[in-house]
Amino acid sequence: MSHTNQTLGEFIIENQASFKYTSGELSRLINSIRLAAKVVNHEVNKAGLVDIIGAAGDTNIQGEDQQKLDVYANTKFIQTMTNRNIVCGIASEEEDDFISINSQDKNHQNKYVVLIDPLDGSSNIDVNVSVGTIFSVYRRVTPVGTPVTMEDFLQKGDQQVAAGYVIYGTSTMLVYTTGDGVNGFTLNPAIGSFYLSHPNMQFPETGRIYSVNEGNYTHFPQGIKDYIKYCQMEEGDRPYTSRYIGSLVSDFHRNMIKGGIYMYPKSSQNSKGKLRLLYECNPMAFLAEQANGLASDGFQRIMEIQPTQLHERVPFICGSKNMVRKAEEFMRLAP
Ligand code: P6P
Repeated sequence: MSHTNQTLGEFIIENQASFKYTSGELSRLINSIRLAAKVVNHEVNKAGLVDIIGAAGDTNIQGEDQQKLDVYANTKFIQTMTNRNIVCGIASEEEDDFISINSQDKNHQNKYVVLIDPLDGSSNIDVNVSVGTIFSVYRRVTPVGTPVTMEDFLQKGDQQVAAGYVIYGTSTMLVYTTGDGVNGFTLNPAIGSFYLSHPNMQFPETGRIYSVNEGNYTHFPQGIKDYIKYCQMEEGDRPYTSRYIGSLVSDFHRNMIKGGIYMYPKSSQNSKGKLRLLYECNPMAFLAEQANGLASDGFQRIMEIQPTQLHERVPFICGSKNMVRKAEEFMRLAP
């Protein structure tokens, strides 16, 4: 099939055979994420018009005010995956504990668990800045036929079978991998279909963009401070350009297309940094490595970290291979 104008549905069917677990369940899972993304996109795009922005009054386990769209997105993604009877368990940034899907999967026959950040960057919603959904998929490790346990969710990132994000930006895109490269699909809102617009996405080996919240500079490890000064130094292709949107999906997406590095380091205020390992760092790390990039905590591959808690945080450095390696060099000299 010609890849021009190929829809996401056609792409999934064409590539299903190349996925080693060809039961078709993963394809149905990606299709359910596609549906939920369209539903959430509709609400995100009109957030300014109806009283759906602003805190829902609750706070999530992270102690952050829950925006109404956070709650809405969380509900829609969980509903869609539950109703399609595809997964046996779901963990979400917005849920204190994981959810065992018993309603449809009464005999616990489904094989996949999904971890999700339903609306990352939600503090940007009421200032009309791009936000995103991040998802990570594993095969369960406990026996089929039994209820899922925490063990099914606390798997290393290198065990992921799929990962991706939806970016609700100037256009809405679904970008994902099943371990055979990264492909980006853009939504045509007029007809509600995603089209293959960015086949085989790759990070340039190096880049000239660095993304970090420099407001935290004084609290960073010395190695990060030294790397930031390296980026700013007049030498060779430097100084680099600083670009930081405050939305991981947006900064990652731009850096993957143009080349660049994103950092959310540990600091004297956050000893593990801010980003969550299971539903932010691991999926973005899987995408990064599938797109010829790297993702580390400054010392080791993100995807080799053994999780111990559902909402644990890790320092995160991710992007163009040569830039991540240079940042790691500075971290080794001054951790
Ligand atoms: P700060 C959004 O809350 C998020 O998790 C990422 O999307 C974003 O890159 C980061 O936190 C922004 O955090 O502390 O710089 O505002």
